[in-house]
Amino acid sequence: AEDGYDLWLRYRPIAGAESTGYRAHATRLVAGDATPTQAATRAELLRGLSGLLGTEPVVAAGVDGDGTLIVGTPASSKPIAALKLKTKDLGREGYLIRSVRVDGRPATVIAANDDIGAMYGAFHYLRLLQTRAPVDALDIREAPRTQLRMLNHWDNLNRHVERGYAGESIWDWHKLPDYLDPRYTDYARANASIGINATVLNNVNASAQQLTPMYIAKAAALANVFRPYGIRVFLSARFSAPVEIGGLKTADPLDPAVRKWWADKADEIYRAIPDFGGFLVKANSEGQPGPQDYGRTHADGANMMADAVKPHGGKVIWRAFVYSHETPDDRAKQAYNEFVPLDGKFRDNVMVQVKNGAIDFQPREPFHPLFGAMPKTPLMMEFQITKEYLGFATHLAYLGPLFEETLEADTQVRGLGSTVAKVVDGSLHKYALTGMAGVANIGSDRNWSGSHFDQANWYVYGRLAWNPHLSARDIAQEWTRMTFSNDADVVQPIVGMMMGSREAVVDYMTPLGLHHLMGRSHHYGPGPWVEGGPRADWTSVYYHRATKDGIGFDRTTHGSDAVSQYAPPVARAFDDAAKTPEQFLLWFHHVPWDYTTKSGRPLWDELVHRYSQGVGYVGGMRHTWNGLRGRIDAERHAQVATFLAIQEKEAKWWRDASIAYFQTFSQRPLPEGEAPPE
Ligand code: GCW
Repeated sequence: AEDGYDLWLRYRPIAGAESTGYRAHATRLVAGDATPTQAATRAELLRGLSGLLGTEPVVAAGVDGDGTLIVGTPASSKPIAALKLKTKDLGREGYLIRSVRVDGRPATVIAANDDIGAMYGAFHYLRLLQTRAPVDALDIREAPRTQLRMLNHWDNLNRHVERGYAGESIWDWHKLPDYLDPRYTDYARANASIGINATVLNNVNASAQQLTPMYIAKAAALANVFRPYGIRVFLSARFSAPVEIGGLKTADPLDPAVRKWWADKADEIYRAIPDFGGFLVKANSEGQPGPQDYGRTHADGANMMADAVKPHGGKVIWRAFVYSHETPDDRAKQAYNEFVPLDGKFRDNVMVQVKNGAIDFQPREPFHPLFGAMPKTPLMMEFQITKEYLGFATHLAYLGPLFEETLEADTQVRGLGSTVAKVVDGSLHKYALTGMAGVANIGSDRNWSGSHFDQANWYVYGRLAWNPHLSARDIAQEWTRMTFSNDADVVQPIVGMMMGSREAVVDYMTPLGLHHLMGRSHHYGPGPWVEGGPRADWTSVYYHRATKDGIGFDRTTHGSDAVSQYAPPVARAFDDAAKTPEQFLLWFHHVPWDYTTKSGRPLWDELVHRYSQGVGYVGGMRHTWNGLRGRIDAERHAQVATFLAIQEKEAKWWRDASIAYFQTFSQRPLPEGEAPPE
């Protein structure tokens, strides 16, 4: 059955004659199996090629026929050593794929400096076949642009996944470490296929139990499964663990007993997991413990843990998603205010992980002002793959354009072209460490991600972590071809749907720079009216500030002055409503209801127009998808069709509820031609 379990690694047969053409390139396979990574690479190629070509290639020791695929490193493979290829600049994880001749016979070589590079190359080669790319004259060189390409699981020990919409956690803690669900291996294969090389197993709202011997053993068992696939395990660490599981009276990072506790804990973990990646820490944010509980700084806390893992080559990833207990004048400013003064004060094995925007994974946010503002501290990007604020698993929203928009945003801190991508890949500030994190959307659902299209968000995240300069559209094409079909009349409409889908969500939820208007705490469905409760920034009225005079959050120099956290040219543009891109208008400005927008429509009319446009787009997706019936297996087609129906119903809910609510302020009629709420 087509239940989506295979993800994009479907390896279904290439039809007829075409398959014969491809088969000629890979009838024989020269690939070692001397190490676990080599064995896994060879197994993947045999599996993939058998599936795609309908016949299993012959495993050979050398090139003794036409159409040989040669895979390995100069050290592990004599035929590769003999080719004397230039691989130095590929690093440990890079690879080349080239069409060559060996003793006059046509062959294809996948070569790397290390086994893991060869594995990445093998997945790339399979992708070429899966997407029906030409393979006659290959000359590909690839190396990742970032070092750490990581998933963050927000998985709790009781298997609940915070903000997870794909069932319970795939980590079956109860049966670990002895029972290793085959799913763990498939997880590793999927991640390796897109270059993900690190995973944080547990929620940043961490349980201290995760660091007890019993759970360290369980994490070690998972690390053993992932290791051949080049994936390192990290753990989220609860800052107060020395008190909770260590019996200490304090977790003060400057207290010698606390420092010793963490150093001993690190030693213990490294005994079980020799290549343990390190700790991810959420501190002094949303009620989590942290160094500020003891009057210390984030740097004090991060450095203490960094010292503990340093002897083992470990890292500490410290999250910048912090905000204080007191009601802020503008929550958007807090991370910048707390972290910029700490630039240069972190150990060299600390990275600071920054969400793409300053509020919280909204359907659209301007890029976080920290990007470009900490030249001496390696900043990691944190994207959210799981769609906490974008309709969970039932709303179709391809996040490629969201990720791309952030990465392409120009911080201008070193003049034009100082994009966020260049901050993240380290080229702008010459960071020694680089990386990207994605909050996983993975769970125990058969299709892993809660919906078929949400698999694309895992996929595009991985591809962009590998190379933040890739195009979201190209990646959507790739994924669609691997996941659904290579027929142009299927690929094109699906890619079309995907590319506009996130903008549609922005339109029907939070158009024109509005943000954080979702239902309280669950964040599903409209709640622009949410007010009251424990803190102002956990309401909606705090963010939209609608009155009878207008709407929007004034973050200009006359308002909260958040604009001044950006480089001067960017700040000047955001400070001026006329120069602010309209998609951020109400993020930065409070404007009157009759403010003239770029379309010529008054703001109120434009707002209503956007809501309707979002709903209309979903209707269009349903139409397109219905037209694909019979072109996609019935099982997946039916589920997507049903989810799109849910999405359309709920897009209308968003539109109608939002318009009705904001109309109580604007006191204006619906513009002519707009359908009244149903
Ligand atoms: O977006 C908020 C989520 C919390 C999450 C927090 C964070 C893990 O609503 O569920 O907690 O962000 O990123 O720390």
